[in-house]
Amino acid sequence: MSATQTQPNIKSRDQRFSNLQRTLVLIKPDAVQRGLVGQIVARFEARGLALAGLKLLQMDEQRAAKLYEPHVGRPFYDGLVKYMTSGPIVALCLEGVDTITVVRKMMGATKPAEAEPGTIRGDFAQRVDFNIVHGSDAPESAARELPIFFGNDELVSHDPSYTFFL
Ligand code: DAT
Ligand code: MG
Repeated sequence: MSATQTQPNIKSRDQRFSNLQRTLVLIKPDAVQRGLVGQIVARFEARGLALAGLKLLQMDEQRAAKLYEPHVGRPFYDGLVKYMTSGPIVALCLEGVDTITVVRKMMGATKPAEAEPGTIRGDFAQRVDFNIVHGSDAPESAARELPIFFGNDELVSHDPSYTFFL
């Protein structure tokens, strides 16, 4: 008798997870400088999101321009690119159920003054121009943004044991 027959709650990940998504998260230069990387990653881990990719890098202007292409022409664009290229960042690919929405909620509003306490921006940020984290805002954005930071060979799909409980 197989494990799935003796333990009826054990289903494959595809059966358990109806809307499995991957999203891009960037821990921005201000957060790296302030030593917040561990706390931020810990929040995503505690929520049960799986790490599919993780790296430390410093963006050049070309990469930042690709990421922020939808914001070209905005008054804050030049400052945003300067800030995002000013120091190392940590890029994460997170995987889980409805992960794009979950991450956006965990990040909080773009303007930290509007971000609820308990969110990453609501707990760690004061300024919109130093707002700690980036997260893809829709499946199309995640699909566009992830390849800017990760090649396919740098992303790992796995089924962490704790997902049995999610
Ligand atoms: P989000 O990062 O919440 O998706 P967004 O995509 O509208 O927000 O903007 C991208 C980043 O640009 C944002 O994280 C910080 C910066 N930004 C947005 N609005 C700004 C403003 N009014 N002044 C300065 N920076 C701003
Ligand atoms: Mg955005």
